Amino acid sequence: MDITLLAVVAIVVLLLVVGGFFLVRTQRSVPPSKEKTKPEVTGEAPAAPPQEDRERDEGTVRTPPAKAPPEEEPEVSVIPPEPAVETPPPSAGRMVRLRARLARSQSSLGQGLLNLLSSDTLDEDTWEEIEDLLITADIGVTSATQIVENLRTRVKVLGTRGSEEVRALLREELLAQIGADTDRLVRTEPHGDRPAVIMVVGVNGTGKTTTTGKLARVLVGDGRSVVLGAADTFRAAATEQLQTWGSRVGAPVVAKEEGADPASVAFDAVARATDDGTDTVIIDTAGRLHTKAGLMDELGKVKRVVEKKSQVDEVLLVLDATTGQNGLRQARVFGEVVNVTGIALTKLDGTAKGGIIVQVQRELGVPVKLVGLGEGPDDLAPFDAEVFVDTILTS
Ligand SMILES: Nc1nc2c(ncn2[C@@H]2O[C@H](COP(=O)(O)OP(=O)(O)O)[C@@H](O)[C@H]2O)c(=O)[nH]1
Ligand SMILES: [Mg+2]
Repeated sequence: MDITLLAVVAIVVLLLVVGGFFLVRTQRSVPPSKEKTKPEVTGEAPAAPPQEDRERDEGTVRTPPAKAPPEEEPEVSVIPPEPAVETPPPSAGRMVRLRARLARSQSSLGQGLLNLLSSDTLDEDTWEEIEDLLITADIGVTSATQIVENLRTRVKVLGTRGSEEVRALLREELLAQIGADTDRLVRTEPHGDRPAVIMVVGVNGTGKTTTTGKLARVLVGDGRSVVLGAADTFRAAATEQLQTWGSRVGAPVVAKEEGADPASVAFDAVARATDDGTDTVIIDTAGRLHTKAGLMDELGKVKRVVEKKSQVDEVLLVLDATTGQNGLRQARVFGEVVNVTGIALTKLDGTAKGGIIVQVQRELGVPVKLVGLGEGPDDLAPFDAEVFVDTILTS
């Protein structure tokens, strides 16, 4: 009995020992595998997100994939690849080339006018309809009235009835309102060893940065050297946007960190251009309008500080043609702050009405010098009044 009991106890003890041994082995084998995976996860986590965040902030298309770089050279893969420098086409004849863009939205005005003018009876009602049509096209009441008055008188005096003759008279009147002989030259010529300086101002979203970039392309295409100043320091993305434009045509962009003093960026851009013997500096600015006083201070300061280095040759006011009266009201503020020398009227390819050109010039007392006719890099043209009027009247 005792022996049997002893044997049973011995077997139980043996089982416990063997079982315990296996338990210890399997438990020991678990922690190492956990230890192995943990460092890999935590090792990657802190490094990856900041990189991704930075790239997302930059908003550039050409950022490299967010894959972890080889350990020896972690910074190299973060730098975007050098894009190939493009050679933009020269600016001559651009408005003619882009005429179809304009014609798309302006055809109803020209057709409507010509239909009315070639009607058999040019009575009171018809003249009123013509005036209404001009007003609907954003030409402004004063100019519309003037055009109709003049046309009426001339038709009566000359006894003109043929549609070709009426068209010619209308062409003359529209040209007179737009200003066929107005000086629309954008002053980009350097002065000896000093660069020409262009400031680009306007409400947010009107197309300042795009126009700055497109203008740089126009100048580079015409054989000029250009430096860009990223004086919209309000958002880092604005600087990145300008850098993309600059890198495409090989124009250096002078920029500082987000929130930096815009005047100091502008000053540095002009200083750099002077040192390098660059022809033209274009300074992109911010367009926040929440406080007029703040804007006045900032833009005024940018201009004054730049003038310590070189004169400001152009202050281009960028205006979105689709915003009509509201856009004009906002734009007027800029005219009070800085001495605007020319207007870049953007988005004329959209739903804008061509008459806005007449109204803008009359209201602001400054010529339209450039027109934006699309989102493409070369969709900016020097404004040509004759091409414009002919496009309206032949479409
Ligand atoms: N269709 C069209 N879009 C334009 C034109 N000019 C600028 N834009 C667009 O307007 C938007 C705002 O432009 P941006 O330059 O960032 O404006 P900013 O805030 O004044 O600098 C962008 O989507 C541009 O592509 C133009 O002439 N035609
Ligand atoms: Mg901008």
